[in-house]
Amino acid sequence: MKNICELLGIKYPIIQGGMANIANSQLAAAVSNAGGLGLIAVGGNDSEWLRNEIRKCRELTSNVFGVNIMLLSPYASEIAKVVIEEKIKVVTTGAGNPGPYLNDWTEAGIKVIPVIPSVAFAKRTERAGAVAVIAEGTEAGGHIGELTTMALVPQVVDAVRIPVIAAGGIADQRQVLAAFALGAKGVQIGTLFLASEECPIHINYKNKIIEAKDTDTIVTGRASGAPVRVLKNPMAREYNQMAAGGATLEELEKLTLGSLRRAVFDGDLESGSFMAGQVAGMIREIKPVKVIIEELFSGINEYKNRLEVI
Ligand code: TUI
Repeated sequence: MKNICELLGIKYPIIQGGMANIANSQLAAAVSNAGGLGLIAVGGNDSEWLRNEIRKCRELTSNVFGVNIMLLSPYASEIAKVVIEEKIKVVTTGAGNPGPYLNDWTEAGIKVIPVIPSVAFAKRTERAGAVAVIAEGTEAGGHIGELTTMALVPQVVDAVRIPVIAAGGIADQRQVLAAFALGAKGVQIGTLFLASEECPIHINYKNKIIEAKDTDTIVTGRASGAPVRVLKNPMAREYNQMAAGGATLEELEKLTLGSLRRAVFDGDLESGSFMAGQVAGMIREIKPVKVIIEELFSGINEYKNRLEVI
């Protein structure tokens, strides 16, 4: 089996998390230039936005980068065509089933790596032609599944033959090593990149990450079937109070409409949704992407050799 670095043409076995409305060409190029796989996350944007970001990313890096497609997007099917036309090399998907697009993508030579929340879904996407899967635990930020990274990753590793990339709850060397100990061949990092110099979010968002403690994330939308992990704030509390009080889906959607954009672009501390993973509590500084990636891997094999179990 090829390792992830050979498979994707990167230096370090690290993939940037999707991060809708956040991961544009600037962040993607920074990650790819630093030796990881950067991704432009289309989120709810349209195909014109994506074409423009791909063009900018090509100006900013000559290294490989990919596109992350959020499958709940109303534009998903047109975006699916654009990645083929633009000769994108790697596509990751989230928040749904990439099945309808997988044949066309693999025929076009695109390496497809779906984010999966369960063993059954991992097996299904492997059969359909995925080259690897990202097993994302519920520690992650944004839209999440039920299982933890610790429980999910080894079960997926045992169930599929393609490489497994671990995601959710990874922000330092100990967690990278733990992911590899569970059988992962790479890691996906999201929250840690929010606190990077190149991440194009409002300074209030970065400061909220830096100031967060371990228990400062909360899951909204569990009852409505779309659980999303965010940093605690008045918006998140109001959402859960309304949901507990029996608010309809429509009322809840009205409350959250545009809330991620309010966090990302306006830094609106009251009514923004600041998506972040549980590792926010261990992030203390804003650093360049290159430093973040090098710190995750430098000397990691010596660190591994120092582990003493019995
Ligand atoms: O997709 C993510 N994280 C995201 S997407 C996003 S934008 C958004 N905002 C509000 C509500 C919904 C989306 C913010 N964060 N991570 C990957 C991920 N994929 N997590 C869970 C899943 C998933 C869930 C169910 C993947 C497949 C799936 O299967 C559905 C099916 O068809 O069986």
